[in-house]
Amino acid sequence: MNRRTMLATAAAIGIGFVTLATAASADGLPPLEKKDRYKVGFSQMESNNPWRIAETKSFHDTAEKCGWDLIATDAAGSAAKQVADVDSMIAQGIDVLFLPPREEKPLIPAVMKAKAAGIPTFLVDRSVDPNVARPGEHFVAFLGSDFIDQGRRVAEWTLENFKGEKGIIVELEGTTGSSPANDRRKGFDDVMAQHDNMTIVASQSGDFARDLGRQVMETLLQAHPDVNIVYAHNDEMAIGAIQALELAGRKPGEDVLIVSIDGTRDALQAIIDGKMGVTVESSPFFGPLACEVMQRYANGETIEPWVQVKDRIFTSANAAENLAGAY
Ligand code: GYE
Repeated sequence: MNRRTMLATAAAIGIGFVTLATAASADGLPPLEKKDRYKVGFSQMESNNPWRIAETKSFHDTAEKCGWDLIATDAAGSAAKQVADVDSMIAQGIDVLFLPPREEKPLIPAVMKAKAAGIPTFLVDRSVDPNVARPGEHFVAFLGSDFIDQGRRVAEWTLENFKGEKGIIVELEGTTGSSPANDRRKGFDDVMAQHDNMTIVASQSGDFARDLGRQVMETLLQAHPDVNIVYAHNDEMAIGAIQALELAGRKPGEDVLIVSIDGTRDALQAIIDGKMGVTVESSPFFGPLACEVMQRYANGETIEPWVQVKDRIFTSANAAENLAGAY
């Protein structure tokens, strides 16, 4: 029986294994053996947008190079299914787990169970509630962007480039209770609150989805026909908003400024077409970074709690040259 199986068995039958875990790892995190091949779990939350599909593909593309036997699941937009998917991966004996938690709180049990089973977990692209589960303690590290900064950068670009006098802003929020929705809202709203000529008249979730973004925009447009800025927490909702505005006879890019986050192919094309002003990058290509961080961990390195991804910004100045590499 190897260490991990021993820990998993100890967890399953409820015996105290804390001393076992601390014996090999000063911080209590499950260690990762050095091996040629690893059984790796990647628990995707949904596959209804190009960002998620690009991320899953990035893990598949990395698998062979990194010696992974990859088990990838798709929770189809359900946090409960994502928890169940992680349970099933634990039962299948994965060595390591990469988890993008759909929402901050409902995925905490998955993080805790993986730790109890002796499986080192890396959160990718989204995080969990830091008051309950922490890097270096319950999971190894969070790999991802600074979402507050993304929101702040969108707000700053908007302030510099908005041509009107008074900004009437509609905000399309991401998935309720997800870390990027919480933080992208905070980053943007805090900057706008310092400017009297900017008012956020409505803020509603479109669940990071194009079609819901379009529907929410249609409704909000009825209540706020004078909107002249739309801030979407991701490109898919921004594209949905553009569709709703055009259907209502508005001219995105001329009478409404559209600003957003991600850097998808459709968003870069909308910038080239003059319909969208800016998108701050949030890269989905986590496979190579996941491989590198996992190998460092297996080498016994202490991983920084937040492996931060640096984001570019796409505007009419560079959208065309970045189109070929977009997803
Ligand atoms: O912006 C969005 C996706 O968690 C950073 O989730 C990610 C976000 C990304 O569905 O498009």
